[in-house]
Amino acid sequence: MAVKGLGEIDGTYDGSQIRVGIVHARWNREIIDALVYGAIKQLKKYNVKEENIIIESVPGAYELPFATKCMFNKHNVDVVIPIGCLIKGSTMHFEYICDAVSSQLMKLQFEINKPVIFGVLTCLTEEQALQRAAISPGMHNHGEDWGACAVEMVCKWKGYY
Ligand code: DLZ
Repeated sequence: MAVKGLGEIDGTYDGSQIRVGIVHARWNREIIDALVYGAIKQLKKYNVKEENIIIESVPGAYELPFATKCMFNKHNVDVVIPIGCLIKGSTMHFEYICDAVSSQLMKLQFEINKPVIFGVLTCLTEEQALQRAAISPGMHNHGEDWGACAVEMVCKWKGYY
């Protein structure tokens, strides 16, 4: 089974002038590290300079929305990629955090008037997460999509915010 990735890129985007923040959770670290690696790899492919990729961490996915807001204020970045991995357990915890984090990240874009990428995996099993981080062989790393998405959102829409 293949996991779908970003569709065909619709233009040529040059990220050489943009600043990108990555804030990642530390839960499920192996998966997070692979996703962050994929995002950075793709940002560099789109010419984002290493010194313009600012990385910070938070304990867990629940902390991502607030820290994402802080990333804009602390580092003057054009876009933030919050990266987290939520894996369903035996309680309702997963549902509450997925809902809170996704809706808060969506809202934040309109509050701060800057793009926020949705870099949070919401997986029913660890296997799903391993696949989406391309730790399982032959699978697609979603972090790469998030990196490309960040560059496109700034290059295409900056000036229209
Ligand atoms: C508590 C918790 C649990 C059970 N599962 C995850 C998870 O799968 N992924 C994740 O990023 N964080 C998890 N957390 C931690 C919460 O996101 C948060 O850090 C704590 O509840 C403290 O606010």
